[in-house]
Amino acid sequence: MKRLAGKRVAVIGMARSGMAAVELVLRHGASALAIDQRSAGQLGDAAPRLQSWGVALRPQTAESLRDAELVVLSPGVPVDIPELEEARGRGLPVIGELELASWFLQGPVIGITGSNGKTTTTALTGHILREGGVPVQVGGNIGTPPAAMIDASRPEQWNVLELSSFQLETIREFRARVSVVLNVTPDHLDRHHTFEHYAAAKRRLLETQTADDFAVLNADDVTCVDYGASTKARPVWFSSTRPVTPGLFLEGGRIYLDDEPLIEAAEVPLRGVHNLENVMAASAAARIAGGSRGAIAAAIRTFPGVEHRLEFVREIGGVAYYNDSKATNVDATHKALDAFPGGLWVILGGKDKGSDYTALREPLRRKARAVLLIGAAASKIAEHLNGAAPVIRCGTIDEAVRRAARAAVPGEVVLLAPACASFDQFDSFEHRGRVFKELVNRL
Ligand code: UMA
Repeated sequence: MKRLAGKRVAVIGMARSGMAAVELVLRHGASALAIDQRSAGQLGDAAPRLQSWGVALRPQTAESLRDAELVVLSPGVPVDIPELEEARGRGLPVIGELELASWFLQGPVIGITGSNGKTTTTALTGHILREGGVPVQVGGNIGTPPAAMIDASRPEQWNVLELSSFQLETIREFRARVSVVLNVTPDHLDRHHTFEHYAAAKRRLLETQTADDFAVLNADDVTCVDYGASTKARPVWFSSTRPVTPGLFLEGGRIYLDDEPLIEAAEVPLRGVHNLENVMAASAAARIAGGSRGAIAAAIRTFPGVEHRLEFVREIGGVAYYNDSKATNVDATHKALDAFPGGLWVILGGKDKGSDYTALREPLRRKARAVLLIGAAASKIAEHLNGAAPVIRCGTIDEAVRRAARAAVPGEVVLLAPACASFDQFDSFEHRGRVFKELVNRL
């Protein structure tokens, strides 16, 4: 608290995380300067809330930061915005909302990152601990900003946090008792510019750990192996391809924990090998946090899954519809395709994030009846696929669902797994997934 009392703290980005950060700052005796690139009129109810706290909204300019003593960034605000240059030059500390929250958050942290599977693994880890009677709260990138988790935190309660590269990029002292890295494949290159910068941002999660901590890592992922070679934390490996001890692995349709059978893969209520990897990672973290083998296996069986992640919507006339709107990058779409044997009508497209879609050629050639293209990235995707599967340009998701429903025959699957962000046509991937489900439910 002494670090904030009496200080002038500028918070940039007045959505969920920024607003939670402003509240936290005010509660700890500091004054807050609220900054956003949007105007009060565009900010919705954030503007009147700031006003009711007596906090003025400032535009995103270097001038707005002139009297600040600390700058806190919301995850969606890039660290390299030009307005910060001068502040940095003056030696003004710039941290993220996660770092700020970590100064006050009580209880040990399980920090879960990776390019894909974070949300499912985070929700599952929380579910396993809760079902096993271990006190836990869940938040982070999954929805509740860490700064909004302080009041409910207690010394003996675990905080299971989904953490994005955006949140991890700016940590200094934030430290996870258990880190989990599921996989590192190209994503958010529009923000991090290169894969190396992106991987370095995620690596921060392990860099603040000590020899008392644990790092749960994917033995089949080269970047995770690289992280494992340099971490001070004790590595716990998981693999879907080969035995690893101690750790978790998949062999002969069964998941093993430290060489003892834990659960049959067929009992896991989620589709695809990537989800078995998520199950292994969550089990490893839950085991370290005190979950028993029996409680872990039992909770996996009752896990309902997460909305918009390979979510089964409905079957109509023998055609199954799946909503994987959260597949916002190429690797996630690849994993979704891997979860089905074939007969797929795949809806792809949206806002491009500087991605290379050529990796989808091979699985689409083998499994897709056709690709239905929507959104701004359509032409780029069509070019990258280079005829690997028949392409139908639909423009909108309505048209894509209509065309797929007309063409698909019993036994086939219509899959929304767009490999792109949603912001060209939707508010969020959740919005896109909801629209897809509504369209399917109206068929
Ligand atoms: N803004 C500025 N200046 C900028 C950029 C943005 O002022 O230069 C403002 C915008 O005008 C807006 C605000 O910043 O008012 C948005 O901030 P934000 O994007 O950080 O929004 P939050 O609502 O706080 O959501 C963030 C995460 N968003 C991002 O990382 C982009 C949410 O993850 C997270 O759930 C939430 O904090 C709670 O922790 C979403 C996400 O898309 C789901 N994450 C990415 C992903 O999963 O791929 C990483």
